[in-house]
Amino acid sequence: MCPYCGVGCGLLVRVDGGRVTKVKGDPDHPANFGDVCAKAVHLPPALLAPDRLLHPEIRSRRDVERKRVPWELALRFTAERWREIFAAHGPDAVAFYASGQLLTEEYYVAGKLAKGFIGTNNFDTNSRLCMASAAVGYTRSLGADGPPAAYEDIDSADCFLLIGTNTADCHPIVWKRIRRRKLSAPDRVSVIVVDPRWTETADIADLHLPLRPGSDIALLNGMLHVLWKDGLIDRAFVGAHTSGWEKLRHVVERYTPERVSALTGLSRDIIVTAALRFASASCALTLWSMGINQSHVGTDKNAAIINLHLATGQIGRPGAGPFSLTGQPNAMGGRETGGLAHLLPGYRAITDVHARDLVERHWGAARGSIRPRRGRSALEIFDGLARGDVRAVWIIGTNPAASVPDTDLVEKALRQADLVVVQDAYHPTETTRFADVLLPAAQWPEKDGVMTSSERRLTYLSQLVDPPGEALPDAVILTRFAHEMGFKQAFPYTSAAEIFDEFAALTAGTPCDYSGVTHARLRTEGPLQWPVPSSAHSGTPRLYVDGRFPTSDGRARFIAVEHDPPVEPPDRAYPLVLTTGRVRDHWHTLTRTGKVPALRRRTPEPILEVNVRDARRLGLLDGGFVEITSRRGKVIAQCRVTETIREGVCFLPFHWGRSFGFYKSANNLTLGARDELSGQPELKVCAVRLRAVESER
Ligand SMILES: Nc1nc2c(c(=O)[nH]1)N[C@H]1C(S)=C(S)[C@@H](COP(=O)(O)OP(=O)(O)OC[C@H]3O[C@@H](n4cnc5c(=O)[nH]c(N)nc54)[C@H](O)[C@@H]3O)O[C@H]1N2
Ligand SMILES: Nc1nc2c(c(=O)[nH]1)N[C@H]1C(S)=C(S)[C@@H](COP(=O)(O)OP(=O)(O)OC[C@H]3O[C@@H](n4cnc5c(=O)[nH]c(N)nc54)[C@H](O)[C@@H]3O)O[C@H]1N2
Ligand code: SF4
Ligand SMILES: [Mo]
Repeated sequence: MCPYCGVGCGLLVRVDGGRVTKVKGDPDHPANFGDVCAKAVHLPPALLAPDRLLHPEIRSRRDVERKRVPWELALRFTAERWREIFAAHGPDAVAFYASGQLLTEEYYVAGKLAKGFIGTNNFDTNSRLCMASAAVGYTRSLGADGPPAAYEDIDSADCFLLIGTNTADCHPIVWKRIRRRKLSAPDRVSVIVVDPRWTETADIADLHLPLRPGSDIALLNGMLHVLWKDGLIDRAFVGAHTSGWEKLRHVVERYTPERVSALTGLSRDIIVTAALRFASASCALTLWSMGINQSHVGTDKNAAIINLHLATGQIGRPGAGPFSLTGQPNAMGGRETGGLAHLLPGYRAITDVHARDLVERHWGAARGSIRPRRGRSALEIFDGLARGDVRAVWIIGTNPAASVPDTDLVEKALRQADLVVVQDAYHPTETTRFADVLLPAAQWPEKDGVMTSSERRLTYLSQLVDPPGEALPDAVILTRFAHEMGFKQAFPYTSAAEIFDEFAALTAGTPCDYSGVTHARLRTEGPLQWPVPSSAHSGTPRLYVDGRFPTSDGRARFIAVEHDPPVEPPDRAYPLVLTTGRVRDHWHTLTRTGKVPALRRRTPEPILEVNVRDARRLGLLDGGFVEITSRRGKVIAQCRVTETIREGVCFLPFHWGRSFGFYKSANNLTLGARDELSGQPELKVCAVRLRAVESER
């Protein structure tokens, strides 16, 4: 399976002389049937980059150089420091910050070690920046996390609502499937794209709604208003399978097309047309990602989408459903293993005493070892480090000094910490520069394990080559550290398969039950979609087909959500809205795609997209340099003057961290405001001003 995005394509990998030399699509994998995108094709040079981290390094003081040490010493040093800090300052003073790019087994071992044995619930991941609002949103509305639909639903849907997703660039193989569906029946299949920018995703759209950033709830409530007025609500479904409609109706009543037009900046007509297109579909699929989740009302935005589907009965049937597109390849597996500070394995809540009890018994941990309160979420870890409440952090497979909002604060946090452990495949990165302990991790495909894609599909990834130098699989590093900490008995693993079996057994009876899966089964039968509750069960393409939801009364819940403007709206000093995101050819903080000549050539620099009218007003020229300033910092970039972005909004990709040039990093500008329910930061809206910069040439 591909180590990049959550589409989870199957790959065929050629290995020559112990090196990966060629990658292509696996014709037998049900996510992509042989198709593949450029990032995957260009994996080989990324894996061979000369900056792989090959040996452990430590430094005992901040003012000395790190030096290379054997594994034993690095882990002993870390364990001693970790114990000291824990003893002096308590369980809230240490934290783990991991990644949606780890394997399921790695996540599981890390979570078990932190929550069950070290005794801290401060174990969170970059999924907090990514899918947290969807995870909390599904749980709140449907009773459990987990996208209910499957890719095969694309082939029968006749309306696609693509909202806050640049599917063409970020989930390209899903997008191609949508395009095939659209082209197979252009008049019957409609595509609605909701994004302040016209991206390639909108090329196949019947309707493009360039709404004001952050106004999605107004739009979705407005669409529901139109359906309610026109009598297009599925009363039978609402009556039999949902609760809370009356309360929501009272809210939706106030979202008239006129009011919604004022809130979103869209025309009344296009709002009504979009609503009627959605309602006239026999099967509607809504796909979304960061334009929805990365908001201080991200969970409410998720609820607004699910409301629309419940009100029209568009769920639990082929071709229908709310379907969040997962960002990272195994952010799903992370959620399943309890890789967030409020969770335990199997989507269990850490605040649930019965869940804690059961998990403790499964882990062989003493009764009461798991602390009853949720730990710090990602941004709370960095806030805590900056304030001195958190003293030690262990970062695994993520690069927060480039990817967490407000880089100044993150750097301060890492400088301030008593101990920073970074476990990465590469060095230097923006984050490894701050490490007191550097641990070399094996990466794809130097280790084996399982990942879950957006459509709940588990794929086994086999080890194809040896790790370079002394790099070790993350699960091995964590297991050895557990032994060093004195927890040998509870971490007896000698293979990823054993870890998987222990975890899979713990999912029995939960919504994400895959107790019927083993490595051996995935290897012989191929990828499976959970739930797979027994070894005879062949997997589940679609959830909720019987109209029963995992809530206390079996009904899905309408949530009455209201429009709430962004935390930092534009004003006179900072008159434009900056939104940040991705480009097709790069992956996140460039530790891999940044080293591929073909991809670098295509997209060498961050480029700010600015609307023509804003550019004219500000004297910005296409291709000229522009200084972008927010309340937190500055970026200098070339600009692309375009009609494809809404007036008053500009867009900057976040791939370039400070190591590419201090003023190239989008997260110099972004703010740490976040959703109260999900803890997800509002990475899609902050206020900026622009100024043309004279070129030196
Ligand atoms: N090429 C590539 N693909 C990737 C990744 C990558 O780094 N590179 N990363 C993966 C990961 S982890 C993730 S999370 C996904 C992200 O995938 P996407 O969410 O598709 O990507 P983004 O570019 O972050 O944001 C999507 C769109 O949201 C729009 N947007 C901004 N504000 C709003 C708003 O208020 N409302 C609406 N409706 N739209 C808004 C932006 O204009 C942007 O086009 O991509 C995955 N795939
Ligand atoms: N402004 C802005 N900021 C954003 C976003 C945005 O839209 N706008 N999007 C956010 C989102 S959705 C996401 S998901 C994050 C992503 O942000 P990050 O997670 O910080 O990005 P990556 O570059 O993928 O970092 C992964 C790290 O893991 C390392 N690595 C790769 N494989 C392995 C392995 O097997 N083991 C170990 N130990 N390390 C490995 C890589 O070298 C790299 O350093 O960024 C977030 N930040
Ligand atoms: S679409 Fe995603 S999973 Fe598929 S090949 Fe491209 S990056 Fe990999
Ligand atoms: Mo993400």
